[in-house]
Amino acid sequence: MLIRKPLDIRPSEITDEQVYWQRRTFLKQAGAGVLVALAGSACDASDEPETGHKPPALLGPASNGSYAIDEPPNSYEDITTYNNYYEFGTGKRDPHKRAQDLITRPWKIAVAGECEKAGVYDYEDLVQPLAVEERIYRLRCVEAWSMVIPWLGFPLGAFLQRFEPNSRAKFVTFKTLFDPKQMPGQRRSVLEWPYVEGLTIAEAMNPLAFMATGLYGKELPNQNGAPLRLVVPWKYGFKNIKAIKEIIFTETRPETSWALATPREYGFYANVNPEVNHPRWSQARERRIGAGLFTEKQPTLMFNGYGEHVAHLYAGLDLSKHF
Ligand SMILES: Nc1nc2c(c(=O)[nH]1)N[C@H]1C(S)=C(S)[C@@H](COP(=O)(O)O)O[C@H]1N2
Ligand SMILES: [Mo]
Repeated sequence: MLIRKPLDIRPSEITDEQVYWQRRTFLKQAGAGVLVALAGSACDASDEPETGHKPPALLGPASNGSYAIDEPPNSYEDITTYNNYYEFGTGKRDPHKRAQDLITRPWKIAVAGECEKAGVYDYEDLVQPLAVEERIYRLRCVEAWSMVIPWLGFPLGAFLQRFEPNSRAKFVTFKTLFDPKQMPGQRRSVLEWPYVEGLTIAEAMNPLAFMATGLYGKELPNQNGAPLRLVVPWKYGFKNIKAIKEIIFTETRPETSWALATPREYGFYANVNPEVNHPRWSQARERRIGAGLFTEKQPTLMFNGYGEHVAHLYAGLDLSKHF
């Protein structure tokens, strides 16, 4: 995989990102691909000789190369200052300014519905046993802009299996925190609150589906959905629900926020599809954030380029009707 440095880094960001890229280079040389737990082993990887016999103690998690793409990730600045998070306002620059005081620890997550292990769990207890890995994924918003984001987290399937969904569990629903005191956007009826999203169980168990707890080797910033947010890169950005507080396994399909708000414009599946236009604009092309104002829009890929991993989930489904 070719890793290039984004060209649009502000001087204030360079130090952090340089450290990040140096570590990645090291991980590559060390033969990364192994999934390494973040927990404990905070020994400086760069002190290890590259040709040493013992396996290097890695500072962070290794990248999961199965999903490598040869497009450069967006800068940390782009990813953390250009956001959609209506709980903190509808402007792209609102969330990074207004989400900073959101309290994300301690954080309880309620699990309910068709599973053996329903209950209220502490975030730390759910996350600690899982091996953290990095996934560099494209994110395509339905508004026809996109980014490439190096997430940290774990496969959604492994996370959900812990609750032992039963055979009646056909869907999984996620809900964002509801707290209008902390989330001023929830005092206005832009959407029905809390934000709700959902997947079929088959989608949730697909290895591409991911639960993010960090990005660029650091903890997830509040504006990107701390402490826990869904990442389903073959679907439009709005499926990637942030600040998850509730997980419910159901037999029937949940009513999700955007599909409920404007069913003519947004469906349940919301798979990225350049051939099915939004009623008010074309979905054929997209603007890569950070590419520069005068750069032409690039073509949007079917399933956002992840068809080989997920197309089989929709065999026999007319995607122009089930959008
Ligand atoms: N709770 C919640 N989750 C949300 C949203 C939101 O408004 N509220 N916006 C969605 C949309 S439209 C997009 S494009 C992505 C943006 O994620 P990012 O800001 O991390 O790039 O978050 C999604 N998750
Ligand atoms: Mo979006």
